[in-house]
Amino acid sequence: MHNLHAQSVTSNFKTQTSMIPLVSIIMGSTSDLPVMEKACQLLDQLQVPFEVNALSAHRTPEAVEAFARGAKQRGLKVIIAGAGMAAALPGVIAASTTLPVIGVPVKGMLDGLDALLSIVQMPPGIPVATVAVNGAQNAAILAVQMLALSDDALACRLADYKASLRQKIENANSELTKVSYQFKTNSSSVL
Ligand code: RP5
Repeated sequence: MHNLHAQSVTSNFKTQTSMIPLVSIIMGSTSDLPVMEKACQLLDQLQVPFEVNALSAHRTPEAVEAFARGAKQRGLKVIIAGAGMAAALPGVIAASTTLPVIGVPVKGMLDGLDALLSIVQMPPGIPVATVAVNGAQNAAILAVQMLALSDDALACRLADYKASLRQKIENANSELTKVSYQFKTNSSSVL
């Protein structure tokens, strides 16, 4: 297994070897990292311990199955799996664990439609919660929402994060009042 230590993802990450990861981020190749690091950043921001590794359903099938079979016992709660092209990785992981698996279709060819359909079209009984193409940040937020059901402190941090999204739009509306056009009025917004 190619272990991408969090320290290598961005220089801002500190080494946290003593923590047990709650979320496992798996990607089909390190070429997926520019997309998947959005999930790393969000989990770091909300102080959720996570691990990051590269595994391939096609290139390392035995390792994928071993990872999925052992994931729950290792204390993991949610798996985020991102892959591109014929993206079997999230589904293959979901086939061998009862942990929730969130799939991230990574844009490669065909604008990511190939990966999206590969991940979302799971047979009955083996769900993969699929986010948008390149939607790694949403995958991490969804993972946090799951974890926050049984973690009040995390629920507070999540609520703060959601409030910051509202603040962002309120600030945007404030900025937009400064944009002037001859026929533009500054009537109040819906917020
Ligand atoms: C997929 O094939 C990976 O998830 C990646 O998106 C794509 C290309 O992989 P590389 O050839 O860049 O390793 O399995």
